[in-house]
Amino acid sequence: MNSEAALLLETVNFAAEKHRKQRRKDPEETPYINHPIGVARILSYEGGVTDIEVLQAALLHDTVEDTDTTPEELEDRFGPIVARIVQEVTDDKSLPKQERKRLQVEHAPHCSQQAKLVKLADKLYNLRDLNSCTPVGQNLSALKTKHLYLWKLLLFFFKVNVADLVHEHFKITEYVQFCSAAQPSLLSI
Ligand SMILES: [Mn+2]
Repeated sequence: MNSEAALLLETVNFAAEKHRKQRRKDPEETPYINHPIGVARILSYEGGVTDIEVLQAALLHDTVEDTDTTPEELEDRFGPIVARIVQEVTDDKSLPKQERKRLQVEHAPHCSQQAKLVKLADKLYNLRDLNSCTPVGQNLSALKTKHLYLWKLLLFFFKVNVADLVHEHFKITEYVQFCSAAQPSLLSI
């Protein structure tokens, strides 16, 4: 086995340990680790990303935000670059949700290219999830109306130009919201 494969296994094992008690919000309560693995797979399989540190950061991207993992721990285990990428995609959970979303949009254009890739794949995974099932306790049609058209555009941009996707995404957000409200037919897949 080459060293990159071993490193990826080490990373996925670490993430699995950290997320072992968590479940996704879908009705089947899918193990949480399916999400970071899926995000890393979007990058490698669909995006053609081979940067090992990006793939590691994708596997670890929710560990600081959602588990007891600290940035220092990531740096010790996986080095400063991986730790920095994860830090870039980590929200400050002490802030209210709306404020966190606002800061995500504000910070996105200034993120490193590596963090943009992880953030995008994360978003894409969640949008696909949303399209396939209703998160417990949430109104699916409201969420779908909000996200479906954006989801199509994300897929389109992801295939065309991964690097520009975050930028395009945030540029088009308001337009998408307008389209969603004005033309529900645009939302049909
Ligand atoms: Mn995530």
